[in-house]
Amino acid sequence: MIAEGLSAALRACRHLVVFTGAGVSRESGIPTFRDAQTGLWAHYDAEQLATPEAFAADPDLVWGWYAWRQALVLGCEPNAGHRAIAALQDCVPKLSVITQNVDGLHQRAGSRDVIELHGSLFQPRCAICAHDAPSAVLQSGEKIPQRLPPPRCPECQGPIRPGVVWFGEMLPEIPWQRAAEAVQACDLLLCVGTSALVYPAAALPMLAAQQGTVVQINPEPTALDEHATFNLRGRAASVLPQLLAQFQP
Ligand code: BJW
Ligand code: ZN
Repeated sequence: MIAEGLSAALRACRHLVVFTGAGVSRESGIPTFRDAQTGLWAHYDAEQLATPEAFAADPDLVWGWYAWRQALVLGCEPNAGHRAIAALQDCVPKLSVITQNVDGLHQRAGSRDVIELHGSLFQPRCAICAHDAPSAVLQSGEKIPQRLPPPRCPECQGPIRPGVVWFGEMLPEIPWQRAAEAVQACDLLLCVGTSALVYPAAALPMLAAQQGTVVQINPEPTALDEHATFNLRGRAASVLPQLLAQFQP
């Protein structure tokens, strides 16, 4: 049940920002970042693996983890939440999709011009000279050993690394600028499936809350709860289609 005030705010919205985290892909079968890891990776902590220090200390282990995640994502499909976000493009004068996710599922659902704050699993590059290495993307269904040596760069022989943003690294400048501008210009921000713990990305919904309406969709409480205008406790794939329905006459 969508509150009357929220329904009216959605219909009046001129520039909508949808800001997403790992929860939006949970119902596609992709574990969230802070979910316990599964299978071979059950004894590893994602926060420890997603660092430049871990890659420097044990590149085969870290590359093996990312290769496993590439294969996992290639075997998953966008869900009703991703599809509802893509459909919102046709409902509001301007929509900006900003994601912390690296799985590419918004784009596969049909969202255009997605701002990726933490990079992508599918844009590996050389750790030394930054040369793009798309050939390091796996094929769906490939069997991945836990330890896998990273491919070498054709330009400088350096190790290829995942094209994601690790802890302690700066966010890519252009996506960050675009995201900050969109948030400053928007009148409503939907914050979907993020624990809102990781900065600087988590500052964006906080900033939006100081100037306009923030609607949070999450089955669990988060750091944003006390700042959001509306907290919708539920799963993205159920709640987002209900929000989309508010635009239908
Ligand atoms: C559902 C659902 C359903 C479930 N429907 N919802 C102390 C204070 C402040 C900052 C720092 C600090 N110490 C260190 C820092 C900096 C650090 C940071 O923020 N750390 C925090 C942990 C405290 N940040 C950085 O290092 C950033 N860089 C930076 O600050 O540069 C400046 C600098 C440079 C040099 C030195 C120091 C500073 C970079 C951050 C990069 C984050 N990268 C990762 C990994 C990407 C690659 C990969 O995937 O491997 O990005 S970390 C990880 O967290 C990933 C995610 O994008 C990000 C956010 O996670 P997200 O999406 O919120 O997922 P979860 O799992 O946390 O939450 C899922 C949510 O979904 C939950 O709420 C569920 O309830 C919900 N959910 N099912 C809807 N069906
Ligand atoms: Zn190189």
